[in-house]
Amino acid sequence: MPEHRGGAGQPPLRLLVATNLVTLLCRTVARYGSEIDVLTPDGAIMRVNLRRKVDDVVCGDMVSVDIGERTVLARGERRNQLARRDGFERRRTIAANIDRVWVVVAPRPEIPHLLIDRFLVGILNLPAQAGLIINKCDLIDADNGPALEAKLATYGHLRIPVLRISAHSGSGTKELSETAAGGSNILVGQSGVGKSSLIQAMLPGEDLRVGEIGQTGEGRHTTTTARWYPADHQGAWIDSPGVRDFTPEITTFDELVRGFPDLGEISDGCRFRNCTHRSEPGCAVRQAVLREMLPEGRLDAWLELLKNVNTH
Ligand SMILES: Nc1nc2c(ncn2[C@@H]2O[C@H](COP(=O)(O)OP(=O)(O)OP(=O)(O)O)[C@@H](O)[C@H]2O)c(=O)[nH]1
Ligand SMILES: [Mg+2]
Ligand SMILES: [Zn+2]
Repeated sequence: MPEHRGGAGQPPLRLLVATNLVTLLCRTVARYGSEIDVLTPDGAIMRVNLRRKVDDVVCGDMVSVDIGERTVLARGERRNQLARRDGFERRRTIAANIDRVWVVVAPRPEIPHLLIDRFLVGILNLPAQAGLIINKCDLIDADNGPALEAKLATYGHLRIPVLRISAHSGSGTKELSETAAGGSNILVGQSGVGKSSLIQAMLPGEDLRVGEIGQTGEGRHTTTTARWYPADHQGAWIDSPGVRDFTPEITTFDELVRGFPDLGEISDGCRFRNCTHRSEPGCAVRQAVLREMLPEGRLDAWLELLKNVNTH
């Protein structure tokens, strides 16, 4: 390549700076206010600034970064995004570009009513693959075991992986790494169920903060921001802060249907198309519950979430 020199009276350095805008396509690892940590293509973590015109950036987003200025120039298009409504009806985007969402539960803390069903509706509408992890299997005993198994049976007929794991003993972690291989996997759930502990078990080279559990069995919200951890074969684990509840961002009947594939299959037998399974005559879904072919909990969850969508 011919060497460029500055023209008469022009300092060569200026030309060098002007042509030397180095931009790199990076993965957003985590967001901290108006700054983000990015993963550069050669595997380094770098803290860079967001500007107001490119402000909508979350964990998992691809961004082009001006390395000299350490600022984000643009954000890549998102494949999908996991968002929830907060207590003030504001949208909170948790992470983007997700292949699988694992809902993590444990014998302690207790699983809140409908939390799993609500997550499933959100996940299936991303769309992304869904999975259920029962962590802390080392704590299952004759006291808490039957209730937990009954709860899990509610989801046994959905064609999603249900994995029993102990981040502490390592039992079940091999199956998790096989099922999760090659994609981006986010762990979601209540505080204290062991999301960070599981990622630590999957990635021993990383150093994640793990929290204590209070007397009540509740976590202490140790993880405060979602974080992307690269894994083998282009895969990734995403840790996320614990939530008390999850409200999926759905408004239409079709979205609700997508969130309940098990009811959808049965509802082909309902007398009315678009049957809401509330009280219509000839409802195959309510029949299936009576015949114990569909767990009652799934119909309860459907009816609860139906209140939030427009059925006209
Ligand atoms: N007995 C047992 N305890 C576990 C297991 N996994 C995690 N824990 C404990 O559960 C507590 C909470 O673990 P974390 O990994 O911080 O939980 P988290 O889901 O990341 O919580 P937040 O970051 O607050 O959302 C810690 O005291 C862990 O040691 C497990 O498999 N068995
Ligand atoms: Mg955590
Ligand atoms: Zn019906």
